Amino acid sequence: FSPDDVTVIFVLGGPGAGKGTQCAKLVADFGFKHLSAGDLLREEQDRPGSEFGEMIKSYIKEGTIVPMEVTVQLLENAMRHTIDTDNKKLFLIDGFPRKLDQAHAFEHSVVPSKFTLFFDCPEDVMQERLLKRGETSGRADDNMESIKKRFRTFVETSMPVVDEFETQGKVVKVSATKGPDEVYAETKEKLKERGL
Ligand code: UP5
Ligand code: MG
Repeated sequence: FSPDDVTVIFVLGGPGAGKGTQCAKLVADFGFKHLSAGDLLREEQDRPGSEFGEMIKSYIKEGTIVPMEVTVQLLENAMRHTIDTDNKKLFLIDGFPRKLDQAHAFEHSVVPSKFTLFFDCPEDVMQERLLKRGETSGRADDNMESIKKRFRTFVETSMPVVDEFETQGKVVKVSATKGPDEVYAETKEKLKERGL
């Protein structure tokens, strides 16, 4: 894809920071197409006949990062499908890239991102949100053991991506500790500053 034609904003933040919640609000106001890498992986995991199902399941449970070939391909397919069917070219890519190799591969072979929206949230707050959600979500990784592993992966593997984009001046940071509407007010403000 050409960056003149297709706009990609990455949405990052720890597990439970509120990426999905804020993306839903942004879709309503700005007309983005929201693509969650985690949702695409869970769909692929459940797709009958998928050769990757079992592999994805174990990575998600362990809170580790699925090999990038799989995730980049799912995202690229979803982007292509969106462009072909609803002619939308403004994408929020949620929960990706969470490892440097994915970031480099996507920016090089799919399209460079415009910037990354980063939701900054302390672990104790994220943990409380995830445990609460775990009471009803049915997500295989919303339990204490998986949550701890997800936090470790986020700090060790995903924060280096945010740090690298930061050195390129491509991070818009929002504090995600307050309630959804307050977080959204700050998000909207900062996106407008960036010309959206
Ligand atoms: N909530 C949200 N905002 C709130 C607020 N401001 N105040 C109070 N409560 C708030 O929110 C989480 C919960 O908190 C909800 O109950 C919500 O109501 C409440 P949500 O918006 O879902 O947060 P989000 O940041 O999207 O949390 P999520 O659990 O989706 O984050 P993860 O990053 O852990 O999950 P994801 O689906 O992106 O990835 C799952 C796994 O997939 C990864 O661990 C990894 O194994 C795999 N993966 C890859 O391998 N590669 C990838 O590229 C992507 C994922
Ligand atoms: Mg999410």
